Amino acid sequence: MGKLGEILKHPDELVPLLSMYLAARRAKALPKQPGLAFCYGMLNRVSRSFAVVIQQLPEELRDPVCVFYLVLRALDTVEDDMAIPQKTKVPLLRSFWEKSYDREWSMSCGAGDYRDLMEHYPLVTQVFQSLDKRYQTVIADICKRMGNGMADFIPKVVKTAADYDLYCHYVAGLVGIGLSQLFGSSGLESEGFGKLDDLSNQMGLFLQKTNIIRDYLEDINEEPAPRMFWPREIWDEYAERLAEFKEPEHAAAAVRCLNHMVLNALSHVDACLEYMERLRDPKIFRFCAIPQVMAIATLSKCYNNHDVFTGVVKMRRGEAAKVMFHLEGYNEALLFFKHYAGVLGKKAQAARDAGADPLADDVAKACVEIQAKCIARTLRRAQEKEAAFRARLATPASGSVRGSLLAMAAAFAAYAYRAAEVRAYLGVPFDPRFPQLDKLTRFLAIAFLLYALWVATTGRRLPVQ
Ligand code: D61
Ligand code: MG
Repeated sequence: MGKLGEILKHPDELVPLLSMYLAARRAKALPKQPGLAFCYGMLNRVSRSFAVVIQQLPEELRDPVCVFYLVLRALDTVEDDMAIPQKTKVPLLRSFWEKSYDREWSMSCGAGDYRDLMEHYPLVTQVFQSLDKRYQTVIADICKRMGNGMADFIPKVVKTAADYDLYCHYVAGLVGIGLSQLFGSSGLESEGFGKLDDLSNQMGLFLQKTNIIRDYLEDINEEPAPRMFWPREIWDEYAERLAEFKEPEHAAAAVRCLNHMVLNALSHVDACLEYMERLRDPKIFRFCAIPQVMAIATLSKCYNNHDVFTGVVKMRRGEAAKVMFHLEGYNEALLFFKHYAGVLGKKAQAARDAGADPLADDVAKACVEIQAKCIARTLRRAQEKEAAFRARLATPASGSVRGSLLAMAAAFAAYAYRAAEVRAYLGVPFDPRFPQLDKLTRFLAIAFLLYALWVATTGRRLPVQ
C-alpha cells in the first residue's frame, strides 16, 4: 500500500508522522565542528532508530551517548565482518577499546556507511577525547568488556538459553549498563543509577532478543556465512537445523519455535518496567522508553507470524510515529505496554483455540501478567500521587505565608473602610450605578480577614500552595 493509502486508512497517524518527519529534519542539521559533524552525520546514516532519540537527549548527554553509539557500532562492524579472518578478528575485538586513545588508528572493513565509519575513525576518537573523563572511562570500559565478550563467542555457537543471555549481555546488556552509568555520572539521574546492573542488562536483552527474533531471515541469509543467534537448546525441540525454518515444509515447526523465542523475550518485560519507573529526567525517559515500546510492539507482530521466515516484519512507520508522539512519561509507557501485551495475548488465545501453538497458554498467561502489572503500577502511582497531595494539604502553612496573608487581609480591610477617602484623594467620583459597592467591599474584606485569622491561628495550609 502506498503512503497515501496508509494515511487514509490510519488518519490518526498523520500528525505523528509529520512531527517525526520534522524531528528527523532537525536532527539532520549538523554541528559546525568537523569531528562532531562527522559523528552526528554518521549516526543519522547508520542508525535509523536510535539517531532521533539520541538527539533528543539532554544536551549534557548527547555527545557522550552519540560517541558511545559510534564506538560500539564500530566494534560491532569488526564483529560482523565475515571477511576478517578469526586470528586477526579476535585480538582486534579484545584491543578495540584502546583505539579510541590512538589519534591515528583507522581501518577498512565492513561495507557502505560502516566502512566510512571505520575509515574515518580518527574523527570519532577526536570527539571521544574531548569528552569529560568520567564519560570516557565508562565508554572505554564497556567497549573493552563487549569486545572481550564478542571475542569469546567467535569460536562458539549459542547453544543453551544461558549462552543466549550471555551473548545478548555482551552486545546489548552492556550498552544498558553503560548508559545507566552515563546517566548517573551526568547528575541527571541519581548516582545510584549506575549500579542497577541487572535491570540495565535486561533493558538491553529485551531489545536485542527482539532484533534477533525479527532478523532470523536476514541473519541466516548473511553472506558469506549465515549468522545464528537463536539458541540451539530452543530450536532443537523443533528442527534438525536452524536453517530448516526457511523451508515451506517446516513452516509449522518454524512458527512454534518462533513463539517459544517470543515467550523467552517476554521474561524481561517486568525488569524493563521497573527500570523505566526509576528514571527521573523526562528526556532520558523518552530515550529509554521509545525503543522498549517499539520492541514489545514488534514482538506482538512477530508472534505466530510466518512472515518472519520469508521477509521483514516491522511496525508500520505511522505506528512507530504514534509511539514517539504520544510517549511522554511513565504512565503512557504503561498504557502502551498494556496495549501491546493485549494484542499479543489475543493472538495467543486465537492460536490456542486453533491448537496451533503448544506454548500458547504460557504466552497468553505471560501477557495477562504483563497487563496486570501495568494496571497495578498505574494504580499504585495514582495512589501515591493522591497521598502526596493529601500530605501537602495537611502540612501547616509556613510562618511567612501566615504573616503575609494576615498583612494582605489587614491592608484590604483598611482600604475597604476608607474607600470614600481614597476616592476623594484620587479624585475619582462615586459611581451611582453601583450604590452597594462599598458595602460589598467591606463584606469581602471581613470575610478575607476572618479567613486569614483562621489560617494564622490553625496553620491550615492554602490548597493552592
Ligand atoms: C536504554 C536505551 C537504549 C538502549 C538501552 C537502554 C539498552 C541497550 C541498548 C539500547 C542497546 C540495544 C541494542 C539493540 C540493537 N542491536 C544491535 O544494534 C546489535 O549490535 C550490538 C552491538 C553494538 C551495539 C551498539 C549500540 C546500539 C544501541 C545504542 C548504543 C550502542 C549506544 C547508545 C544507545 C543505543 C546488532 O546490530 C546489527 C544491526 O542491527 O545493525 C547486532 O550485530 O547484533
Ligand atoms: Mg554484531
